[in-house]
Amino acid sequence: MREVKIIPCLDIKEGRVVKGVKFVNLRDARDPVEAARAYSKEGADELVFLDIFATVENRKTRLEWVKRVCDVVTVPFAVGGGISTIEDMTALIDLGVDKVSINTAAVKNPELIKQAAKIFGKEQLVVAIDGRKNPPDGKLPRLEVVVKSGTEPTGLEIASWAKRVEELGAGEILLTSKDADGTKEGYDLEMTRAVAEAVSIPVTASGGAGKLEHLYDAVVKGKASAVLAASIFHFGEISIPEAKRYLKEKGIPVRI
Ligand code: 0VR
Repeated sequence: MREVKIIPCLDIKEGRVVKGVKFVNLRDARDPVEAARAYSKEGADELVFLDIFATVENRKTRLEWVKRVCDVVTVPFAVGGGISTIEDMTALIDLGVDKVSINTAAVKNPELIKQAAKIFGKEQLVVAIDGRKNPPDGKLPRLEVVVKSGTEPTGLEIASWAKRVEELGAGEILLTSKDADGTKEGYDLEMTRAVAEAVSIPVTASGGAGKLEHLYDAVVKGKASAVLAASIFHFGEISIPEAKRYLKEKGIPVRI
């Protein structure tokens, strides 16, 4: 097993790190620059920055917010939110961003995945997939892709979309359960495993981390290659070194 990455996520609204539950009831958490410095120092394996309102506000990613974080972050830095063209990606890469993440734009224009992979290389291209779980009555896919900050259902079955995303050239998948987000009740292991078993590119589990065991379950039961968390890190409940020590003691390879 390759080293499992521990990834804090900065969900950004009006220049601040915010945190909600199931993508709503967002409350202020911390300053993004202070957080980026702290997480880099604590040994995060990567930092994710999500301009979560860009798409719903029909605007581009706020580059000034990204630049402030870029200037202090010392670990691989991935940015998503509002990215919908090759030019958007170029602007971020030119700022020093290591990976760009597309979500809604990938669903609306799958060819963008192929174009971006060809231009930037798959290592710099993340496709973020937000998913929700529907009742098992068969009318909708049990695991359905949602876009636009989880406000718009797509009717796409999540594992099939993940397979298509891989075929089109994505380097990795950031998989977020909208239902689990912010609940601290654990990752959606059924969703994570369904996607991880459908593709051979790395899948990052996201949404729901509440205790150390959840991180371990996401890797062992969910087959995730990386675990992303926001609540537990932003509110100081668990530190990154603590998470790494725990996983290492449980036999999961991590970078210490
Ligand atoms: P925790 O459950 O607190 O660890 O959150 C991890 C993850 O769900 C969030 O960092 C982030 O992906 C939530 N995403 C979105 C959003 C939050 C608000 C609005 C929209 C989105 O579209 O991903």
